[in-house]
Amino acid sequence: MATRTHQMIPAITDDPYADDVLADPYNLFGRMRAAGPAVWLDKYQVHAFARYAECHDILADHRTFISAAGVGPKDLLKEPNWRPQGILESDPPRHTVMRDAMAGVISPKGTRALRAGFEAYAGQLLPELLARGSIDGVKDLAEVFPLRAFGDAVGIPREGREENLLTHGAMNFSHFGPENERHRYYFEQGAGTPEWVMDRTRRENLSPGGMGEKLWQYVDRGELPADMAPLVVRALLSAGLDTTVIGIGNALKLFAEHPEQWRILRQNPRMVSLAINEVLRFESPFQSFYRTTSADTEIAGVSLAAGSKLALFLGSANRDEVQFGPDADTFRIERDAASMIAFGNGIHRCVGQPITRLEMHVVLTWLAHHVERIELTGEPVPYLHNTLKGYTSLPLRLLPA
Ligand code: OVM
Repeated sequence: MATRTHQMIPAITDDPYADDVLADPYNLFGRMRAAGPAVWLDKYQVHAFARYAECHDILADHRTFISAAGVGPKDLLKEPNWRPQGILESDPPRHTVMRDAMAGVISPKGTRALRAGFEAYAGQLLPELLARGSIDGVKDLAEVFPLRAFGDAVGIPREGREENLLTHGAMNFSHFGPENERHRYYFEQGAGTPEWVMDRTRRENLSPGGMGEKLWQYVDRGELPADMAPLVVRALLSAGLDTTVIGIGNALKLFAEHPEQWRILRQNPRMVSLAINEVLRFESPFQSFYRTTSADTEIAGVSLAAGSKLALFLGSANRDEVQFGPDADTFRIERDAASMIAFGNGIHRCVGQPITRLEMHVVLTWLAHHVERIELTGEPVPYLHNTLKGYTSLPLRLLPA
């Protein structure tokens, strides 16, 4: 059990993982940021950081704030993990080997090569959806696009993706938060999916030319130990789907709710890259991670004993007025949101971000050229999840340009 090392740290009695907070966390986030640079989460007996500066700086210092003890509340140096630890839950030098292989495969060149395939698929899927007019933005688009485009890019067979990958993601991302009811629910739903995913990481099950097979080639060249290859392919399949699905879904919801922002984008579709940053800043698909102190340390005047767990609320950091100005709670695609930390920061900063950006870019660019207006035809259904923030359903009407 962690101890509150400094009696002056303001205590927060709210539960950041309660249903109503997950659906709309920004009021609590604002109160956490206002309370001080660090707060004490009473319910979980853990230090938490909700301001931009501390989240940014803690992530930048991977020696003091380590990942090998897990990036959820559980200390994996003291308790066993539910799965073998991969790139996310490791520190250098183990992390570096896996990171280098992934960065090599997801290079600018490797990513450019994916564009044509993504565009071809968008050119097939999106006109059908536009012709239909009324769609579920999540079920019919945000889920469908990455499952096909990204799944093909990794090089796994098409069968079974839909049933396994999103339930696996919901389960896996749950354990970066507390072991609550919701965590148990997603673990039950996801039973069997880790085995399905691990089976797809085997070399003989990955198609030639795909990112998965390219990762295995690092083993041939002696640049990656063979036992790490399944783990890096697993990281693609764990981290790459839900996050992108939610990113696309959140973009559709925000543009439906802010038609004036859609108009601005339509007038200048080259702004798509800026708009992606703003979508990810404003509604960060991945909301929170933990780090663990490797030694006694101090941050923002708060002393932390070695082995302390720290909760970092990235979704709050991205709404910090000090970093993004007094209108940080306004969705405005013309702002400079490039410093947002939805992808994290430091050595663990999302290695797959060129791919997710490309997927979002291809979808939003097509829509900006062909869709005059995106209208909500019903209430968006929030996705209640410990660490992911998105929607499970988004009834939409697409009006052709
Ligand atoms: C994982 C994983 C790896 C990288 C990132 C991530 C953003 C998860 O293997 O579970 O979440």
